[in-house]
Amino acid sequence: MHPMLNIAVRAARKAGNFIAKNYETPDAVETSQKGSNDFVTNIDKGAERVIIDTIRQSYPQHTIITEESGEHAGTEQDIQWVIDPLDGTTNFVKRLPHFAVSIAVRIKGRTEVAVVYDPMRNELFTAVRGQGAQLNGYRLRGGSARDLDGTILATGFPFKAKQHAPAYMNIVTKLFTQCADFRRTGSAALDLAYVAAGRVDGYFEIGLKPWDFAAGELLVREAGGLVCDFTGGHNYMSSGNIVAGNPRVVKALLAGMREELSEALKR
Ligand code: 2AM
Ligand code: CA
Ligand code: CA
Ligand code: CA
Repeated sequence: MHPMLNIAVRAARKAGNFIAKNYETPDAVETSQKGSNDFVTNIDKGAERVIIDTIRQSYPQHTIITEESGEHAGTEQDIQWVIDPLDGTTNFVKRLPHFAVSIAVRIKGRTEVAVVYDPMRNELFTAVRGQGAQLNGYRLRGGSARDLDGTILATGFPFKAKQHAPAYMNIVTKLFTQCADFRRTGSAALDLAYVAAGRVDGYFEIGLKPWDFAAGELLVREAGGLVCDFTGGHNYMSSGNIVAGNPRVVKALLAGMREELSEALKR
């Protein structure tokens, strides 16, 4: 096994077990507000600590970037761990058992290793660049849809950037007439993992952060899928506007979205 995948899996399992244990003891969960409609708990921070400590034991020189505590610079800037310790905090707080730990390793800006771990279902999604994507050790192949007909699409509402709501709703209206149905799960990392697993056929969302999609992006690619921005380009690294699915589904999604995009979403 890739040595960094080994450490990423160890960190994700330790953090996932910590989250699952605390899911059983709601009184131990302390929630505070980061912004409007945006919460963080002591469990997000505790899981992050577990992950950082695990990585630091093996790779003290690497740089670590996390949602809750930002950048932990190492002497090695070319190797960056991009981490969301708990993706789906709103679900966790509401006691809706759908959330995950997301860990990616980027070397010179290219993602080499990805882990998304769902501790409630004990599902471990992994990928190494060029070596495919797996779920609990079994090879993943994304969905085989040829167009949007009959597809299930995952998405996330722009819960923070509500100025995008009108354009977003226009996109949903347009695509809804072409697909079978939508799912809105509340965890971007699991949405992307589910695209990789073919559990949903396509996915799009506005304004993700790097830690939301760093691991999921590699899972999708290694399962034979594509990830791009709303115009088919590569601006999603900065815009966080993401479309994912098999190449034919992505093409159909982009075609459906095209006329509904506001200027701000054309990147
Ligand atoms: P988080 O739980 O790590 O903050 C993109 O949709 C990301 O935003 C999700 O993966 C999730 O990451 C967060 N998110 C999704 N829906 C949300 C909501 N309604 N309120 C706050 N955060 C949300
Ligand atoms: Ca958050
Ligand atoms: Ca997240
Ligand atoms: Ca998070």
